[in-house]
Amino acid sequence: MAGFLPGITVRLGFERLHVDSPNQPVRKSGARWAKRVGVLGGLASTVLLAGCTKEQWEVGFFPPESKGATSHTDHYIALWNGSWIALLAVGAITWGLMLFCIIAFRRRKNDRGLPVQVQYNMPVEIMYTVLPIILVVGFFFATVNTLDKTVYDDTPGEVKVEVVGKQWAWDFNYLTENAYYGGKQVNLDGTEQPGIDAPTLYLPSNTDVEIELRSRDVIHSFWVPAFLEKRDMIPGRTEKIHLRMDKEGEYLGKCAELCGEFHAEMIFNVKVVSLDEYKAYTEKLKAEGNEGRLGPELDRTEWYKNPYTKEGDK
Ligand SMILES: [Cu+2]
Repeated sequence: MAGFLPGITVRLGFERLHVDSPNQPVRKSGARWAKRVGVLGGLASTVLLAGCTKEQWEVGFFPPESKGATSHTDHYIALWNGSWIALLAVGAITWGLMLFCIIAFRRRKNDRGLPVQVQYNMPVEIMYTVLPIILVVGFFFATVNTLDKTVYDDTPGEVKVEVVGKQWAWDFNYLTENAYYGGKQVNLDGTEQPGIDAPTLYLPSNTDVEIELRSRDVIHSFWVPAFLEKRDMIPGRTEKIHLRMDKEGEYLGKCAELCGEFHAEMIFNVKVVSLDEYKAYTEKLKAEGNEGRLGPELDRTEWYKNPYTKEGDK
């Protein structure tokens, strides 16, 4: 580094060095170390990356079960992977140019003084004006396109399910079937399997589903990592996710917004089953007396309906 500071005398440790004197000996040890670190880093990353499976690569290191899980996940994965490929290409060009410059314009044995000073290489200037514009425009349209198919998906649901967050569990209202499940808080003591006695949300596969999200008290967040989607649940507001489960299976969900003391226990399971099994489940709920809806009458606070009145005011 010292070589880049022309004519400046700096104190390095105990020795005084006058940098950039024409015949200054080159310090080799730094370069040797850089090489060793480079080789070690290369080996380590090769070993690490070789340990990754094909499935992990395909989903861009998202949860492998997310592939084809819902009608949205493949769009998210395509945007994610496409962005990484574009950015790694930019990286390769940038690192390549840097490496080229470092090697081609390195200081040679008989060099004296400063190198020839040049500026304004037209092709290079044009490249790094045009490439970023193409990238920004490309990312913009890819993002809008993905949002249209996911977040702004408004396919009417054949089945409507209302998920209500509450400190610290979940209520599931199967609106179309007029049945409900009232969730209880999980007691995590460090020994249980995650989600083993957690509330379970049933969803039918290959059916257009509308999930309505509400909160009874504070801000929660509905998150099923495998669905690659997370949505805040804000008191007084209803959020919606329109999607279709393309694959039957079991998933884990959790609240993703720090919502109080037992936030960590606000977990749930998701079971995606066939439409017949789903109907059978909701019939069973009704047979057990869970007919109807656990509605807003159970909400804990009034404040968001009248934000200018404090709780307890008459
Ligand atoms: Cu929460």
